[in-house]
Amino acid sequence: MNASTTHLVLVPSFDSGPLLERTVRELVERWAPVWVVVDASTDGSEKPVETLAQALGPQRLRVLPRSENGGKGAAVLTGAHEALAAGFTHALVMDADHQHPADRVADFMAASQARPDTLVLGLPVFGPEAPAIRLQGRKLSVGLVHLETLGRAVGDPLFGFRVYPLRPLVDAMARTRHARRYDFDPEVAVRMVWAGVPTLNLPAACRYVPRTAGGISHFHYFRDNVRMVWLHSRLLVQFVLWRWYSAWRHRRRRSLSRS
Ligand SMILES: Nc1nc2c(ncn2[C@@H]2O[C@H](COP(=O)(O)OP(=O)(O)O)[C@@H](O)[C@H]2O)c(=O)[nH]1
Ligand SMILES: [Mg+2]
Repeated sequence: MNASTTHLVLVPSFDSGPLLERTVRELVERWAPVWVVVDASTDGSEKPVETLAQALGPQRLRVLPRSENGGKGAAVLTGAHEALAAGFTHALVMDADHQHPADRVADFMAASQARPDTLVLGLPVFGPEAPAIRLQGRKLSVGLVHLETLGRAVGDPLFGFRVYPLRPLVDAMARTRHARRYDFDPEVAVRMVWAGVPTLNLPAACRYVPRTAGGISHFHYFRDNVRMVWLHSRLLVQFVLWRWYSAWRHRRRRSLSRS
């Protein structure tokens, strides 16, 4: 098990069911510390994790409760502020529902430790079980983000397995009152690229756990797709009005550094 005083694992959770405990147990075997932000869950899924945290101690596992549900982005922000206050500089954020690969944590952390200014992004490798409708919907988001950032700095804007440098993350979130729910993953990635944060895309498996095995999603097809349309409308307007210049400048810097 690796332990760090700069890099922690941050897991936002809302009503994740038994998969939360399973996810956390895999994580604590591999990394310390692991922090779980419980976003006012109502299903009691945090209870076994709290018991485990008492057994392991705060150096290995902490549970941070939020009194009101604010969404994935809001929960990550709560954890990010707390982590900065405790002296951490980076957080690997991953989902609570066993979709993301705990066995890639050490590699992603090592990549971030080697380039601390960089946003290390997971590039999802889907299995045959991934629902076609989610894969199709993804293509549109990927295309729009490539346009908004003038390139492929963000390989997949929806995959939440990432190591964030915390200060630029908090700064990006301070620039918008959005990005608190499912709009978090694409919006912060675009804003961090606009701010000149370098990116690195590394492959990582993304599982879809069947419902019969406890698989759970709070993605609401209509509500959250409307949120995505609104997100890209906002980003595209900003891009056309003024962000195109910083996107172009950072793209130029990236291509110069490659040549
Ligand atoms: N904190 C918080 N996390 C949420 C909320 N909704 C979803 N999440 C977390 O965000 C991650 C992805 O959510 P999920 O519903 O699995 O979305 P999907 O994987 O895109 O279907 C999981 O770790 C959830 O626990 C919420 O309201 N608050
Ligand atoms: Mg999920």
